[in-house]
Amino acid sequence: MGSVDAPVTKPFLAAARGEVPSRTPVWFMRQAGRSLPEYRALRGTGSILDAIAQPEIAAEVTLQPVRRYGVDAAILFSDIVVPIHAIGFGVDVVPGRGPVVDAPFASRADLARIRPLEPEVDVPYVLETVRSVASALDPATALIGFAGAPFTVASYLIEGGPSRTFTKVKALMYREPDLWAELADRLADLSISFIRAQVNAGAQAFQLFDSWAGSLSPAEYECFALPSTKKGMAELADLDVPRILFGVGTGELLSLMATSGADVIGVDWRVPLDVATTRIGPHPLQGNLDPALCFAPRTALEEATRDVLRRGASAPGHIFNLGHGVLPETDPDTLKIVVDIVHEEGRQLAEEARS
Ligand code: 1CP
Repeated sequence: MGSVDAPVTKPFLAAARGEVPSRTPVWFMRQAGRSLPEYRALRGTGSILDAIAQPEIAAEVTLQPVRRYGVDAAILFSDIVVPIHAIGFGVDVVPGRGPVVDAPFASRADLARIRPLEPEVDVPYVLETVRSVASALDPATALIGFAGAPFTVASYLIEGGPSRTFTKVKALMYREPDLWAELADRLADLSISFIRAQVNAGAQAFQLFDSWAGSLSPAEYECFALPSTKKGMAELADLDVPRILFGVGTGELLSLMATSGADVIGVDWRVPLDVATTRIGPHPLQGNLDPALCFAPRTALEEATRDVLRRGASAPGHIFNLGHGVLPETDPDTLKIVVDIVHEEGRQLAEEARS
């Protein structure tokens, strides 16, 4: 008879649940792709949506950073526009620019272009990627699924592409609040179906990216973005996996984000994690090294990494990450330095900071 191995508690999942992990877990937003030479070699020049639709390639890209850095979680190689693309809304991801929409969402008639997602039919390749990655990962490493939050996805649909000012999306919110609410609700349903399918296929946590929520005032966030985010978190609660909510520039929104139902709140680099805890309350936190520090002298990078670890000790759980995605020009060796400091010194620095 073979011996039965004791179940491995993944450090990522322990920290996300507010338990004490065997080491401080770390992963990086946008760790898959862009900055990795092995990614560029594999991916070629086509649309990223084509790469995502090939499970063998998508699974390999998901695993590349895990092998290279020894991070505690893999993030599925996909994109926030995948579901909306899959239902035929007409979106592409243009290299060097980002998501671009041929015919932006402009009026009530456009609601007809947003039908429910049937994951097994519309995005079978994503589910195949999830299954393949989940079976390839070491038992100590978690697989994170994700989707875009309604406000951030809607911003691409309404603006037609990346925006700095969000003028069209804000104009629509104020001009036709009922239409906005319906749009946000349908986008929430897309994200809910997409995430549920990823978790059923083997993802062990999920992150809702509301990357551009920081462009909203607290009152706007509460009125226009929080209701659909709350709906998503509530409808996915039965999955019993950690739910992470992240946005950039959300310092003034953190206390509202803490009411969303998310278990873990992602924080960008502008708010130190101990300050974030005073705004958020007792939630595990994820973050928050400035991605630009990867270009600073090594001593500054190392000290900033340790500072994040000390401040993260104020939360009931800390998952180390950058404050936003890995910048494309980042030297992969620099991220490896960060991972090694987090793993070797994380727990001790946190304990010292607490005592
Ligand atoms: O073709 C390419 O290689 C271009 C770069 C790229 C990559 C690697 C894009 C285009 N998307 C992705 C993959 C991706 N997108 C992942 C993969 C996994 C990982 O994190 O390692 C994830 C999680 C996303 C999610 C995503 N897409 C977000 C939320 C995260 C964030 O960075 O805030 C957003 C806002 C997008 C839109 C998007 N897709 C791509 C770009 C360049 C952008 C941003 C454009 C903009 O500035 O508005």
